[in-house]
Amino acid sequence: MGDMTAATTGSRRVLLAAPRGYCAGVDRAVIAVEKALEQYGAPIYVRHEIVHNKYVVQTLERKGAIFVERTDEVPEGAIVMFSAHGVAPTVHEEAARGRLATIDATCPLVTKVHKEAVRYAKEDFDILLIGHEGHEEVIGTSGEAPDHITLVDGPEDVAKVEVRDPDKVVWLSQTTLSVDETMETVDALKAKFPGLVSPPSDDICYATQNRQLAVKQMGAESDLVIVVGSRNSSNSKRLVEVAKLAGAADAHLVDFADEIDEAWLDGVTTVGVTSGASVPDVLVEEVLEWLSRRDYADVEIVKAAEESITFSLPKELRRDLRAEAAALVQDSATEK
Ligand code: 10D
Ligand code: SF4
Repeated sequence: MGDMTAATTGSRRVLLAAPRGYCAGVDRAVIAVEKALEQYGAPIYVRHEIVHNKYVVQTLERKGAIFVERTDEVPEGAIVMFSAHGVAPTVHEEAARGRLATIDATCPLVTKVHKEAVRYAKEDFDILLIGHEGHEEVIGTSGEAPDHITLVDGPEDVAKVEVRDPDKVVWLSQTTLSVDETMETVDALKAKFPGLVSPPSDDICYATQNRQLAVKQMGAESDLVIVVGSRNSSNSKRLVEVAKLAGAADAHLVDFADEIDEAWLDGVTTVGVTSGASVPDVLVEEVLEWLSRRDYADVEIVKAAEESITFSLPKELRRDLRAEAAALVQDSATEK
């Protein structure tokens, strides 16, 4: 019996996906809240969770961020930051009416999709926006051209889509969708509207694509895949689906290591581990420690791509940070 345990333990391993965790847009948005708190002091109001992660939101709350769902919950004259998922133009208007100072932490890759929507609406295209109904990003993008945009929530929605002119239709998408499912939706749309125009570049962002690529490679070899991420995080949820489709016998989403159920490990030799784009790596480290305490200590990296992209901070912060730096330089010059 002792021998058998040793043999089983010896073959236990963890496959750790790379890339995983923070993307450039999330990193920028989280730093933006921290910098704003340093620069202006608490509270800083943030409209919607800055990113869809429980731990990030709780940590920033402790530092003085106040998360609200609507702009009218922010007191007049206060500072409000818009989340990385983006907002509709009407939200900017509401903030101006409420005399709020705004900092826009929308990811530049979400803004890119907003601009595509504006451009195709100007050319009077019907825009088929592939995305999940009710998701914050979809609400923001749809708000750029509500009269021109129809939401298509997966291949099963295609049958009911209607357009004014089938030769003037373009598809755009949410940035965090499953690449494979989106291609299925696009194929179904193309079968219905052969003249369908594709976006000038991928709307599903590099981070979403790379994390799915890594989990696909890992999923094929794993008995169980643990994805660290929150329930409301679209890209994290997609990683669970992709892992299962890639062949993982089982896959689960957890916010924290203590949510892992011991029973999931029954008969499991290989555990894949990854995390969504809104997840700090400390949470993955805790999962690895949890696994190592149960003899899954041998960790192999499954690397699907290199990432080096970074974004500069929101322009409102850069401007003020520069002004502050200039004032400091002037102060120290006067002191001399
Ligand atoms: O739900 P989600 O995947 O869109 O958002 P999350 O905050 O988890 O990840 C970052 C993605 C953003 C901000 C949308 F591009
Ligand atoms: Fe930007 Fe992609 Fe990250 Fe969304 S997942 S914040 S689009 S980089």
